[in-house]
Amino acid sequence: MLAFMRKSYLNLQKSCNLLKITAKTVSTTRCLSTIETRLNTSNTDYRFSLNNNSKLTPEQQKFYEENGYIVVKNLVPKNDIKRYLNRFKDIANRKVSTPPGLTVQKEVSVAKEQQNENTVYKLQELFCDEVLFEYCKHPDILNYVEAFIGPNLMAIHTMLINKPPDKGTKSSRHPLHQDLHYFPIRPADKIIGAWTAMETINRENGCLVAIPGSHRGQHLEHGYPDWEGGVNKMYYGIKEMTGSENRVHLEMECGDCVLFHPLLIHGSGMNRTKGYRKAISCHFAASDCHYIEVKGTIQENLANEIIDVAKKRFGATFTDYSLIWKFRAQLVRGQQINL
Ligand SMILES: O=C(O)CCC(=O)C(=O)O
Repeated sequence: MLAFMRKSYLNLQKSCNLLKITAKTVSTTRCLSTIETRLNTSNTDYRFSLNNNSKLTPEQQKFYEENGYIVVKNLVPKNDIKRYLNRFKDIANRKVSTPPGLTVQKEVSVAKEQQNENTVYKLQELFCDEVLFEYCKHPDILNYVEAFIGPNLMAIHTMLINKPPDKGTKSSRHPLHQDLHYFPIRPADKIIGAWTAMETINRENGCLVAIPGSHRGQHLEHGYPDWEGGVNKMYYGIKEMTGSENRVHLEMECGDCVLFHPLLIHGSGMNRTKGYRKAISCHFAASDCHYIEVKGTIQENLANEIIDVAKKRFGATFTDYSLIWKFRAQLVRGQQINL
């Protein structure tokens, strides 16, 4: 409805200009200003979305405001997904040389095995690969992202996740967490994740699980969960979860994309199938966000761990946490301001 009103308003304004109707035409002016006030009031009522490009339907905008996520069905065309999938296979199976800077991670349990599409569980720094980075520049995704956080967009964190079949340890689960815990970037409301299913993803192969409305809460303390079967490196979880929260399972088809706020509490379930569950994701931040110092905050432990890994990989240049994120951040639309 708002999108329709905005369009009508713009058309009305255009018609007035064409007909050379000026502000002296009292009734038209009154009508325009009423619509304008209504539009402005509606937008300022919303804290988590701008919708300046009218991409969101009123239902989508309201749903995101209340729940902290929306699922857009069929957002990424199947052909594009197929291209990303083939590229993943070529890189993982070493059919092509690994693009410099791309992080290829194997599961700890298969660390000594040969690298192939069944031992690689994650690619990161997708901006180092032309094909995979297309996902982060995909106009259909960016139009939605812009509707939430504005026109100047940096891709700050990029991953392709190849969740392996669980070996009975339940370690294929991803504990409930808030992505903001990883980012030394604020404000949180100007960050959004776009996670896209590369195949049918359901409760059987470990779909995302989220707690609707949790984006309205605080950034909570995280740590490694005390799971009997172990937990993957860097898979931090929220320390105090009661287990009685209202959880939703986001079952999705290939090409469906969930856009979510970085404070939304989410994780993913165990992969009970024999297949490898694939998803591609990118977090975006408005380029007028700023870096924060994480020393002395609840983010410090995780930051130190990430700094250690970066130091081993790239040498002593990454002594400061925000430098790692400066290295990762890539402009994908509009102008680069702070980040
Ligand atoms: O893909 C998954 O299984 C979980 C991804 C996730 O929660 C994350 O990367 O923040």
